[in-house]
Amino acid sequence: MIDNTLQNGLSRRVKQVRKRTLPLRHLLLGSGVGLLLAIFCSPYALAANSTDPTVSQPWLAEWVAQGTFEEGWLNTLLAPLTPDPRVVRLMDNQAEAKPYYLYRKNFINQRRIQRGHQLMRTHRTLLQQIQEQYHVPAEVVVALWGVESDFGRSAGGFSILRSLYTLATEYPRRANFFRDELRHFLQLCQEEGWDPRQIKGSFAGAIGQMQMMPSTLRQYAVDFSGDGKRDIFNNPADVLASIASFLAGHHWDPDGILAVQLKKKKNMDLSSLVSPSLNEMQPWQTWQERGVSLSPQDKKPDPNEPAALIRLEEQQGSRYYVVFGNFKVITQWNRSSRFAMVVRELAEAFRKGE
Ligand SMILES: [Ca+2]
Repeated sequence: MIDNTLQNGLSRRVKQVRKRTLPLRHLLLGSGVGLLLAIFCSPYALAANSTDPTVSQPWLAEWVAQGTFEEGWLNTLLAPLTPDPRVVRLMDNQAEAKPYYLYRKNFINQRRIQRGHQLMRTHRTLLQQIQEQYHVPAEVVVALWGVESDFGRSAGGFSILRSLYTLATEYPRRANFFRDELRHFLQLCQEEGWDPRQIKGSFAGAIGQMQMMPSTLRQYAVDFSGDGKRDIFNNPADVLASIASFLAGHHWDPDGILAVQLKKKKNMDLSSLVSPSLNEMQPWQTWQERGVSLSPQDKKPDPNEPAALIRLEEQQGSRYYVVFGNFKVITQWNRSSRFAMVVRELAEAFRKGE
C-alpha cells in the first residue's frame, strides 16, 4: 500500500518531468534544423563555448577526443592565459646568425671555464658513475650543462605553459611543432606530478638545468639519484645523467672523434669542399682522396668514419674543420654547427684542466 502510493507519486513526477521536457526533446530530436537552431541561437550556449580554448582552438578539441586530456582541465589551465608578445619577438630575433667568433662569446669565458673545472671536481664520483653507465665523456656532459644553463644558474624565468601556448597559437610558422611540445609538456606534468602553472624555463619552452624541450625530456630524462623523481630542476645527478642519456640515445661513439681543425695548405681551396649539410657525410677516406689531411699529432680516424667539412668564421677569416659522428650527435641536441663547436671547445678546456 505504502509502496503503491510511493510508486504512483513517483510515476506522476516522472510524467510531469517528461511533459515539461517534451517540447525541448521534440525540438532536439525531431528536427535537424531545430537542433542547429538550439545550438546557434541559444545565447547561453554561444557564450559558454566561445570562451573555451577547446572550442576556439580545434587542435585542443582533438586532444580531448583522443582521450589525452580532460576538457575541463584544459580549459581551466588555458582560458586565463594571454599571449606573451616577448616570446614571439625573441623567437624571431634568435634567427639572426652571428659569426662564430661573436657567437662563442655568449658561452665561453674564463669564469665559465673555471666554474666548469670546479664542478668537474665537486661531482667527480657522480660523473665517473655516469660515464660508466652511458659511455659519454664527463667533460662533454659538463660542457652541455654549462652552455645550456650556466651550470643551472640560468634555467629561464618564462612560464612554460604561457610560452608554449603563445607559440602554439600566435606563431604560425612553427605552430604545429609547439602544439606538440605543449601536449608533451602537459603529459609530462601529469606523469611527474608537476603543476603546469609553476614550471619556468626558456621563452622557447626548454626546461630544467639542461634546457630540454618537453618531448626530449619525456624520452631521455632519467632519475639517476634513485628517489623515483626526474628532478631536472635541482638534482645534479638527474641533470647530468639526463644529458648523458640523450647523447648515448643518439649513438655517441666512445671511441669516436668530435672534430679536428684543418691547417690551411698552400694551393688548396678548402672553401670549395665545405659540406652542404651534416646529413651528407662521406667516409673519411673520401676526404683523404680529395687531398684533406690531418696533422701528425691528430688522432687518426677510421677510414670508414663518416665525416663532413665545415667552415666557421673567426675575426681573422675562415677556419675549417673535419667533423665526425659525435659532432653530429651534438647537433641532434641543437641543430647549429656553431653550438656543437662551442660545446667541443668548452669540453676541451675542461679536459685539459683535469
Ligand atoms: Ca631523482
